[in-house]
Amino acid sequence: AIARIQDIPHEVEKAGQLKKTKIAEGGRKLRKNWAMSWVVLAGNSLIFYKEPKVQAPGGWRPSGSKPESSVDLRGAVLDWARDMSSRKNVIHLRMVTGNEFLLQSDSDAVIQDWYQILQNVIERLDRE
Ligand code: I3P
Repeated sequence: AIARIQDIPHEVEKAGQLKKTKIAEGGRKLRKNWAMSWVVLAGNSLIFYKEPKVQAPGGWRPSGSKPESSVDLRGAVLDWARDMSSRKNVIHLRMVTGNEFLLQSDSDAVIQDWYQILQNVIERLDRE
């Protein structure tokens, strides 16, 4: 199946490449497996794609792959993963499902942007 722009239920607020690893599933710890992911923030959802999407004028376009997974940001807890990785610039996200992720970029600016927008979305959802 091919993901199309109309399959994304909400407007894309942000998209970009980050290193990602899942570290817990339903509260159960997992072994880290860092991999590059194309991350799309749309509505309440953070959507992960394995392959980078094609950047196009006026936005982004799925390059023809289904999302690997997506998570609902409602009730999620965001913080900096200071003692959870040897890497720098690591965001820790814990979902209400007990699934936990680390997101990382070598770029300070890139990770700060993601932190800010994720914080804004989570705070907005908390107020709803
Ligand atoms: C892990 C791998 C990860 C590292 C993790 C190691 O080893 O090196 O990259 O996490 O550290 O256990 P393996 O490949 O054998 O699973 P960071 O890169 O985030 O430091 P950790 O055990 O301290 O989480």
